[in-house]
Amino acid sequence: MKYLLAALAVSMTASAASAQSCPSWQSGDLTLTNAWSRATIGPARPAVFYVEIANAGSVDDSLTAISTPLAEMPMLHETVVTDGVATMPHVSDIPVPAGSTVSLAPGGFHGMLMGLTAALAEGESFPMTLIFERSGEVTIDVGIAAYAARGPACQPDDS
Ligand SMILES: [Cu+2]
Repeated sequence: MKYLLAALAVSMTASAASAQSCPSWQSGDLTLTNAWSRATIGPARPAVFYVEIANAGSVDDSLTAISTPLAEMPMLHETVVTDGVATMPHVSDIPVPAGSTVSLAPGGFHGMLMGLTAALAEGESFPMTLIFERSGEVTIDVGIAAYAARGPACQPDDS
């Protein structure tokens, strides 16, 4: 048993070293990390935007808009499944309550980048500005993962 645990620890260290850890950004009491998107086949299809936002403060905040030079019409969406059918209604803002972490992730809140000015290529990155009701604007760098990726290409910081 001791031997197995030691082997597991070694393999986890090895996989963590193979991918760079995801960068993070601060804006007031907010910390943003695990920002990623997916490669697109061409500019005709919309792209997605995912990120994790932690609010360490004592005041509620909310994400009211996103903006990037890569898309003419970036929107905030939420994936909702009703009677087995998934729809993506537009949301006017995404709450980031005090002391909690909100994830824009597959199956839930996400950024939808319509009107792309260029296709998104795996391994590249693009700037994204997030506008918060209280914390103002913060511009982050979004890494582009593979076409069918289910998470960021960088190593998420789960601590
Ligand atoms: Cu959407």
